[in-house]
Amino acid sequence: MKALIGVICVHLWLSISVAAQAPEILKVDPPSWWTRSTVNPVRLMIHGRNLQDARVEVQGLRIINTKISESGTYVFADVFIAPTARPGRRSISVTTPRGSARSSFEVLAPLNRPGRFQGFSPNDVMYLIMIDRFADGDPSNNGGIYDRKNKFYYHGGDLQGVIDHLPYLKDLGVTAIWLTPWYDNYDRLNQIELKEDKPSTGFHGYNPQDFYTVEEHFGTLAKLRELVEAAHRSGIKIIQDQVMNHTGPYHPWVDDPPTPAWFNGTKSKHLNNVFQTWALHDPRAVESLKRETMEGWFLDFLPDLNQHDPEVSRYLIQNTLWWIGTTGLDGIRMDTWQYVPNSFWRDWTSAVKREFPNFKVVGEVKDGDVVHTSFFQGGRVRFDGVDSGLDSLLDFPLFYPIRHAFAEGKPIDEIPKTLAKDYLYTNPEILVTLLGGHDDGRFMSEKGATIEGLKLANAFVLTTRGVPQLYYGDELALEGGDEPTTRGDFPGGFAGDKRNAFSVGGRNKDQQELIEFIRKLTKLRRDYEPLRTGALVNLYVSEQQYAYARKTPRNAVVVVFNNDNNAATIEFDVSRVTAGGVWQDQLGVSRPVQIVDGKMQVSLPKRSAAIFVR
Ligand SMILES: [Ca+2]
Ligand SMILES: [Ca+2]
Ligand SMILES: [Ca+2]
Repeated sequence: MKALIGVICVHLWLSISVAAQAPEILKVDPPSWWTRSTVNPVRLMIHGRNLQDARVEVQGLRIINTKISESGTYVFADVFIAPTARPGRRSISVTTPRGSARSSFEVLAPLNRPGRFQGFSPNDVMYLIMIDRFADGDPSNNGGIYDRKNKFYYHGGDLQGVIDHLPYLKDLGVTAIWLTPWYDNYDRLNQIELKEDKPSTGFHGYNPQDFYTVEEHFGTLAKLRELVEAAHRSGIKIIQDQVMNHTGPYHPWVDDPPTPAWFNGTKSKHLNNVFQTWALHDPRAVESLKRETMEGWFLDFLPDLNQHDPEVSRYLIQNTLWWIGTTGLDGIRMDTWQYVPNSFWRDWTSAVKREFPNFKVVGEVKDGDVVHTSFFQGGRVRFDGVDSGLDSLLDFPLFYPIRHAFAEGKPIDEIPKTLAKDYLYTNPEILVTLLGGHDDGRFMSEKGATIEGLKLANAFVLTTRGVPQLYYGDELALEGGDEPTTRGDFPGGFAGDKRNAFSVGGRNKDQQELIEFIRKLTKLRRDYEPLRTGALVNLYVSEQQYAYARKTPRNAVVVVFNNDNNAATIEFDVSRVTAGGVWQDQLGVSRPVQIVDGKMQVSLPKRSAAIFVR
């Protein structure tokens, strides 16, 4: 009996050890690619176990340059996709002397270009949606760490919820939706980043644990494709929010990096990010002065990807192209732009433009100083010898004056004084202008904010130069003074909501007037080309009054603000803009104005704006 148990034990031990040594495939990145791409071969990163000495084969496709990580958990292999390769799923196999494992890789037909990969321009009105907080279109995905009463948990919003409300957005005049990241975030409580001393979740999407999968609370890749198609049919573009600076704290790479230098530092030994961002554009700063800012772990817990590692760079570039190429989306908003080396961005933007020439990217450089933000816009080689190729930036230098003037009632002249620095940008016309976003308290929670002020801010953003961006819920004058409350649920987007503000009956009088006002502004922007593409000409500036024109060679629109708490009459020279005529205010505030001797005299009630067209 004893001997028999011994035999069974040896047998068991043998089968366990053989099983432990056989190769296994856990994941293949990217899972698919399309024919006739500018990227060929495509580099596969196969994640698995026991991959030492592996030979990789993909059915019917040629493989070269196989590289295996020392740990035997990653294989990099280049796969050629012939232009004539038939679309379809291919078997991929990894063989070692100890066995073999299979997975699959899909060859896709390239998506038709017309109506896809469109980029964005001042012809667009962008609308920022935090997916989890907009609308719950599919309660079946509300599992896991879901609790609407906890402001740091998932609330149920999803891609189906966005699809369901495309008509609402179209009616508002929106032509492009920027969605917060849809990457798969960790499926557990975040014990590393405590919020109000308690664990939080990745509902916001900025802590990816998998760059190739859609978050299960939001939907699937098929649902994302459906959203892009449905939006395009409604004349609405889709802007993806991407993160290339860091991963989430629970990404499997953190404990098992694919290359030794995949991250800057390790979980136990890394620099803490210090926000010494001014050093990034200091021509005199030595590299070590920039290192903590560039290579530190954001907030000390977000693992910092090392884009100087050629495998990291290749992985990230392919990842970006894959989301665009497989879904047909139109633009990218790039998170934490300034913490990633410009040399990487140069390679990344050129790869994006090579494959999708009309595509556009807006970078987040959160800083109120034009001297700082303008450094990061592409279109010219900087002292570091690099042109980053970045099209656009979120216009934070203009965001703060908008808040100061229109929410707090401070002097409006801070706005034209900021615009006067536009010459520092290579292209100020493509900057994305905003009065609200998901990282700042809402406009209506600023000290002194009123509906009148919010209307003025909307009138400004929708008539000045740039690409206007609205923030979900600001059209309802929602409040929320800090990060969690600025990300509140859209009323009516969720089962059991007391009122549904997606429809007229669920709005109060102020909300309905505000929505109608914004709709009027987006329509004016659509109807009058100068408001989209015209040169911005500053005509008159005083402490609380500001007048400007948007002028094309054929036409002009004149916009006048009185931000004062008293009525005001101002007179200014418009001879550079128009020869004369009678001008009508489209907002119904001012009487028609006759131009006399090249001068326009305008009387406005307190805290109001007029938009004059001829
Ligand atoms: Ca849901
Ligand atoms: Ca997840
Ligand atoms: Ca970094």
